[in-house]
Amino acid sequence: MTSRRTFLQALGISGGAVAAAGVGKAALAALPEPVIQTKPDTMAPLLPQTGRPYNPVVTLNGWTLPWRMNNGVKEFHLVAEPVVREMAPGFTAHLWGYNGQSPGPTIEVVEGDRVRIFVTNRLPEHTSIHWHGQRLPNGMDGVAGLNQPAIPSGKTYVYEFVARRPGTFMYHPHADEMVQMAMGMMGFWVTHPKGRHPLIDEVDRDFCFLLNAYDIDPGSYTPKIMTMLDFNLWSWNSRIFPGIDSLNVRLNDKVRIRIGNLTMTNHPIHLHGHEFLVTGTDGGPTPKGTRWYEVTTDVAVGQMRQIEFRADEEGDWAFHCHKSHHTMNAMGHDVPTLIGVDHRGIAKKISKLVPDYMVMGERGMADMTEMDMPIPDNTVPMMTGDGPFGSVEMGGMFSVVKVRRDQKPGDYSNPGWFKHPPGTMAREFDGAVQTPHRQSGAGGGQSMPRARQDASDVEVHVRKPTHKAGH
Ligand SMILES: [Cu+2]
Repeated sequence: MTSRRTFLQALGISGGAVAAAGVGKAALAALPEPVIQTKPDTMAPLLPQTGRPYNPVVTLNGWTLPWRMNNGVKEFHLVAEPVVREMAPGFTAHLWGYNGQSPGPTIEVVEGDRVRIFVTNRLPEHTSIHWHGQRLPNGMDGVAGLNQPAIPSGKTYVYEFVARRPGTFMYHPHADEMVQMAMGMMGFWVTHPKGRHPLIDEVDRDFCFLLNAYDIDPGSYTPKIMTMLDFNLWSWNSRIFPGIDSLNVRLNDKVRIRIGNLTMTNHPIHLHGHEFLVTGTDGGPTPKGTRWYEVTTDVAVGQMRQIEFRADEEGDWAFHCHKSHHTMNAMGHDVPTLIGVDHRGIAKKISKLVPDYMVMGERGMADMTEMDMPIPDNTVPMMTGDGPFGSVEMGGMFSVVKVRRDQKPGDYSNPGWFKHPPGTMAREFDGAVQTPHRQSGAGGGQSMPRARQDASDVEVHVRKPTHKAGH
């Protein structure tokens, strides 16, 4: 049986982040003690002390739920409850989650394990858990109203099934789902293969995280639950850059990253400096003949993707969603484009009325990262995170894969910034710069010359904006 002490030891780097939950011991005498996590740190892999052996995953800014063995059954205890999640240093959100965190802890089992999961509901409303992607008896699938009555506030339900196929899965509520997922209720599930599997390779590092999104107004704490697409916080495991940990690996490690998408849009996940294979989906490991190399893979809504690559290039490699709005934080979207607009006259007039008025955006948004504008309390600036050469000008779904020659096996700690060998970094050109040749009478180039060269017959009607422009 895994005691709490063994578990604390297994957590290693976490350093006493686990606190006992305030559940009456007598009331839960037959249940495994719920383990609560209050820190958002990436915890060391939880090496299995009981049950079948496996190579554990590392949950980015998260942790794995310990279990107890009870007559050959692996017993877990999830507690659905309101949580306070630090989404980045200086910014916390009031979410709903499991066992002290959002997302909840990762559940790791082995193919063929019989699993019993106690779910205690400490939310103000009913809930249920759907085990996304699992083969299981219909009554265990967790759709409230369809497969089971919803779990009322204050009650504990038990789910029990055999983890039949290995792969990458997740769990989330299937009761008042829109609200509960907008509030952060979700978690990762990994079923490891029992022994060698023809389509599942052994890897040196195995990371996982969920894509999630929130709409939290600057200066407030609780997500707006009715938002459908226009979220302002795009996160990995409810963390936003620069609050997302880097993925630290040793040179030539074989690396697997498992990603699940519980947002309401797709995310093209992009890795710099390497090519990867998609080795698994929520349907299980992909047949080898279907795999091809990519540097970006789209993870659609409700999907899981496993990517694998050999980390054979040293350095700090950007790893991010390629939708550029998803690498921003707390941005408003109803902002006019001001690039190229000369504000000088109007800015003077406005500053007479609004003394602090400031022109911004006329040279692009990069200025925003430097001006240290006052922002509301409990907000992370929209483009942030300093690298060794200045602002990275990124937020949201962004992290760095750090590949180092001297990263010890099993060491997931941050090695600091990469030191580029001499002559291997972009630098300022100090020779003479010639005036560029520009094509005269531009229009169409050589292969597609413009039919009419005379511009004088083009009439332009300028419609000036007025208060009743009718656009
Ligand atoms: Cu995205």
